[in-house]
Amino acid sequence: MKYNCVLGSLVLLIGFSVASVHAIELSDHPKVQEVADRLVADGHYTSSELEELFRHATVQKNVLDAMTNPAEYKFTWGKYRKLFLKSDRIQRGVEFWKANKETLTRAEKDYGVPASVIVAIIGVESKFGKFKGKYKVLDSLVTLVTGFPRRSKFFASELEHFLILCKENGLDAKQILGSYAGAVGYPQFISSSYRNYAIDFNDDGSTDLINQVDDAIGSIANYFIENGWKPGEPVTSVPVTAVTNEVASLVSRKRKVQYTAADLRSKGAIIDTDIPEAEKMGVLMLDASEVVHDKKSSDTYIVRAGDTACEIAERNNVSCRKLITLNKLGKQGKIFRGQRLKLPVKAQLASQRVRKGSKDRSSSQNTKWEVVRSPVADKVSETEDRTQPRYFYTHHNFYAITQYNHSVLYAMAVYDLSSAINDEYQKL
Ligand SMILES: [Ca+2]
Repeated sequence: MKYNCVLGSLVLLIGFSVASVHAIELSDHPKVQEVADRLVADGHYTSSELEELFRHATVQKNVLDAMTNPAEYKFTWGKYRKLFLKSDRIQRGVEFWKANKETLTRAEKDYGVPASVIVAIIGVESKFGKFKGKYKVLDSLVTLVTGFPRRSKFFASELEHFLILCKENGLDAKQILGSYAGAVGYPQFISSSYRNYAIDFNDDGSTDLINQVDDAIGSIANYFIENGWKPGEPVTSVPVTAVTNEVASLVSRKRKVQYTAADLRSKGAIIDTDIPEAEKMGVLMLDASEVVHDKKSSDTYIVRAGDTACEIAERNNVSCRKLITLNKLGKQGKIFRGQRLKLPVKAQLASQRVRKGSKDRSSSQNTKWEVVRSPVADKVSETEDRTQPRYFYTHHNFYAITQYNHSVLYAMAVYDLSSAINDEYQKL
């Protein structure tokens, strides 16, 4: 749905450098020119309309700064979660649900997507409409097409969708505000999602995600169903703080269910008895970035926030190439937070020497993982200490949430928030 971006309120927390602003000339930017040419060829705009429009477009350095520091990479899971699971956001969620009860009930009935999940998405994306974005979408998209080469093709497509969207809905492309990645409205839909999945849920003849909360609610439900949400099915198990070694070795952030419940049970996983043997599930661990493992586990390194493969290699006295080859990381050396990286034996010894004398927070933990149910329910607390790893058995619907934003942290934050809001709402 969105390109790995986060809501406006979060953007504010990250902070920006001073914007450098200059208008663009189409002839200086071939990728933008290509978009313009297609729009003219397809009859959406005339050349003069687009020339006039792009005279108002400016490149914004702060968009690029925000893009390279998304919260999903910047924060540990513990910090990320606290941003969203604040009591005021839960309370606002309850208020939002009460205020839009009829529409949410209708969306849940028509689409089978729980009201609590829709409320949580709107809460995470725009704080219930309070922060819909402060960047001019035209500027953001032009900036990303011209200044973010890795994804310029994607953003060129979004720029094209955006300009068609404006034309189709009579919107002024120069004025529409959104996130730094060009996402707009209560649900922060990017333009392609807006065009493909937004619906006119209040049946007034316009599909308006910026001003009509009913349309936003129906559109989120439609988006989820179109992207694989299975009504009535679970999202994740309750977390456990430890699992068997065999189960721990299956931890993955791949966005798919990889094992059957029967596979996992045979490796020692305790999964609710009402989950059928053939159910496909995944195993996810969070909070790893805040856990220091004991020495006997030092044949692996758990990737922390901000790490790069080469920095880890350097710290462990291994060549970058060797670490990448050993862990089959591909040419880019791509890693993700919480990933277990193998270290060569020599590096383990060096690493242990370096660690000697440093405080080992895990010294009280057993070396061997044991199957232990979390002693407390997963209650929401802003001050909760989450230094323990938490393991989740994830279902298909968990990965349906990652269709909205590819981060598993995002999906877990949405699900946690939906559960917290639901708990409070049901008390009314
Ligand atoms: Ca409408």
